[in-house]
Amino acid sequence: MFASSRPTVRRRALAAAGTAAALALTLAACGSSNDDSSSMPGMDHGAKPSASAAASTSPSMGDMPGMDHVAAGNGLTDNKDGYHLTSKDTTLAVGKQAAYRFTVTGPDGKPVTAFAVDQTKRMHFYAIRSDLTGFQHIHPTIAADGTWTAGLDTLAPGSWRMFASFTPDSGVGKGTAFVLSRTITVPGTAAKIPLPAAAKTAEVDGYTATVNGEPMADMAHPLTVTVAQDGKPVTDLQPYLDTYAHLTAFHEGDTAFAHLHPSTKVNGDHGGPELSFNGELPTSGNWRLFLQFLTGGKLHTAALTLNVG
Ligand SMILES: [Cu+2]
Repeated sequence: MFASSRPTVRRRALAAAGTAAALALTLAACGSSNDDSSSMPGMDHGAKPSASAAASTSPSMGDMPGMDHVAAGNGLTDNKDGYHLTSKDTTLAVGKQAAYRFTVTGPDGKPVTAFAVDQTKRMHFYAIRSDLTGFQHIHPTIAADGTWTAGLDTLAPGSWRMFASFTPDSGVGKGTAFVLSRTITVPGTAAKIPLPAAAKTAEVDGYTATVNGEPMADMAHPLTVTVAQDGKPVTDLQPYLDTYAHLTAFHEGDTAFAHLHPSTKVNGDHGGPELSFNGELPTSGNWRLFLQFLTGGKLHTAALTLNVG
């Protein structure tokens, strides 16, 4: 009896050891990816090695026809399919409003001037500091020569990434959604602000936004957001950019970008309390979610950390 049970116990022990080893490998892999992408304020990794490395870890994010913004990738590059995000601005002044000027050039090398309207705008622009603080979402203006100007609010010192999200309305890229980015430095002593712990709720202006869903890396997964005020469901959300809430996310370490599309249809000034989103967060780890919604003509931005397994 004892003799026959021993091999079973031993097999179990071995199996457990194997599981532990696999887990250790997974943790080691996570640890190393965090380490090599720890671009802290002041460091400028540009759109270089980390970009290609991050892109290569998610091959399914490639040019799959029929997919919308998700196919635009993680945004950690300044060029894709012949389209380039160009800018002479590499530093911006600290502590005051600044303008970031940029151009999108097409495969022919010329500035693109025709852009399709997406969520009511031809260009969506985001600025984020390397520690995922200082989020700004701006709609730049375009000059006749194709130069865009994004009026940024005050910037703290550090390394920032500037994302341009757009869809050309002419040329070979017509109808294709792109997200390209470049980094800039704001001079000064950059104090890294630790990322808040993962949480299901975020408070802003007296509202509580609760995120439900357990997204997995690189898998389309529904996410719901519920908005409440003083414990009561909010039902007077106003349309903002053709939606009741705009959800942008940035990945801890490399600031990879994701835009989650709302699947809730807009119908007048009575959105909420529950909003549904579709989208993929391409890599595991912590993502900082920025949820923007409008009530009484005022825009609110709630932020929380979401851990993706
Ligand atoms: Cu926008």
